[in-house]
Amino acid sequence: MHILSSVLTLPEAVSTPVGAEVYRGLTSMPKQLSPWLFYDETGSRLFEEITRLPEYYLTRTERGIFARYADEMLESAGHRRVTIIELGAGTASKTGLLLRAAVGRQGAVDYVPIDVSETALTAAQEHIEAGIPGVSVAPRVADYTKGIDEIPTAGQRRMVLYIGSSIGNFEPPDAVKVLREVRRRLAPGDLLLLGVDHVKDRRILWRAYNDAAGVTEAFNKNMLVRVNRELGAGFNPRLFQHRAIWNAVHSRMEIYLKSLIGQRVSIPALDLEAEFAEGESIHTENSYKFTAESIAAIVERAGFSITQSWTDEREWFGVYLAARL
Ligand code: AVJ
Repeated sequence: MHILSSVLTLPEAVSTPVGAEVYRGLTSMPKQLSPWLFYDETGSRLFEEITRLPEYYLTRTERGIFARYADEMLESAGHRRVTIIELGAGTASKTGLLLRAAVGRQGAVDYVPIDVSETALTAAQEHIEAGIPGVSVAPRVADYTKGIDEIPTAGQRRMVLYIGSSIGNFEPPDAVKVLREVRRRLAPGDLLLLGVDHVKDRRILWRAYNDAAGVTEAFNKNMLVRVNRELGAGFNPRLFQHRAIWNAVHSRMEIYLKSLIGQRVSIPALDLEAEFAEGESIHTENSYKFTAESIAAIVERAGFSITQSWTDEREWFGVYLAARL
């Protein structure tokens, strides 16, 4: 009886978020692992490094748009004061520009950064409170949309920031679902400020995910390092190759880890042996790129209406303001 139950019982690690995701992903065909697995401490640090790479134009282009148009973005919120809520805030490095504009306009502003990483939120709180008087920071550790619940706004209008093209990780139908979840937690007239990367010359896109210094490669492979550490797996990151390719049909960059040889990798905590054929890949990320039309379709299917948008001179990145219907 004891033997039977131990045979039938799944290992405990399968019911942890990381264990469940790795089990699901490596027993799927084709193999895949979700991009949220990138963001352990090392991965978050590597992502910060990516945002400063010469090839990774996204962060600095979006920051440039905020630098130029933050006042206009706040003006569009109308006469009512706003509370600013940020989904997946991380270290909130671009948000300061909007917070300054809000303080300039309404004297003070409540800022609620939401993120799964407590470390990132603490850093965000410290540098914002030290650098921008008038901002009250009330961070929430939560899986983004859930954190919007029960934010007291005392009659203020909520402005939800979802920037950095984070929404680009979702398949379009899932992106609609995420925005519907946001909508469900808002009142009519509340606002969504969405930052998304635009479709552009494929060579520019390719370089942004295949940087010369190899930081994106390290970021991608760190997922294996994390699985080794947290589940005792035996991945040798050097036996996998970073691949990032443009898929024009789906309008997305696709990121993979491709096995250089036929190999079997054990993941003891999951009681799992993952078999790789030579050249077989794990799909680790999609990064969708949008046009004004494709993002409007998603936002509108989620029950928002775009009222204004801003872009840079090259139209490489777009910031869209939408009102909850
Ligand atoms: C954080 C999802 C916006 O898709 O550009 C950067 C993540 N992956 N380099 C992106 C990422 C590889 C990034 N997002």
